[in-house]
Amino acid sequence: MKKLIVATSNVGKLKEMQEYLEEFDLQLGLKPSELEIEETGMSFMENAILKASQVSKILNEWSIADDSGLMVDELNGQPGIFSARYGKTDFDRINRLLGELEGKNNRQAKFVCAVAISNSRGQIIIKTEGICEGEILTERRGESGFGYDPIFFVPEIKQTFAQMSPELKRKISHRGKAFASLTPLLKSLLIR
Ligand code: ITT
Repeated sequence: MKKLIVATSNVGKLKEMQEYLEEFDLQLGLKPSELEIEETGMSFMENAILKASQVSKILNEWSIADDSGLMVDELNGQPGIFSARYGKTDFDRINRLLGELEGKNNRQAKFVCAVAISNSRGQIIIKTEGICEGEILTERRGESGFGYDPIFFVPEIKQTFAQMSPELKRKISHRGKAFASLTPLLKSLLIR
């Protein structure tokens, strides 16, 4: 494998994924924007596998996909795999979530990230998952990042994802943990 397609349409995710993959001697390619894979899976991992394998089969290239989202305790784990479909824009999605949690004391939540790498025939070669625990604030805090970052507060750091430097978020986030498990596997695959 020399070339790897980063199979996402989410610009925030794409940036973070490219940064995790920087250390590898790989030519990273972008998924054509018109190529959208329907997320019919019932879990983050099922959807990550679906996106990676479909994109690989269609383009005949290795690819990496990420499926992620926010599971909120008070909402029985919602929006979960529906996090991207929770509203039209990041602004709407955050407003909807804040509305659902208005007046609620239990603000516990976790971000989950599943990552899958597929070979050019659509076979899954690597899959990993990462979780980051936190709390949903009552209002936005911070300007960095993307998606739900401004309302996701990590108590140990005393900051939201949107207040953290990109380096710190990369280290402690759900995606950071998924890539921490993925990196050694990808290394050994590339030296084989
Ligand atoms: P692709 O499927 O094309 O990768 P997507 O945005 O549809 O892009 P998902 O289905 O995995 O991706 O949905 C993830 C949702 O969770 C989406 O709304 C993201 O903005 C949000 N999300 C995921 N990781 C996040 C992070 O690190 N910070 C903030 N929001 C995040």
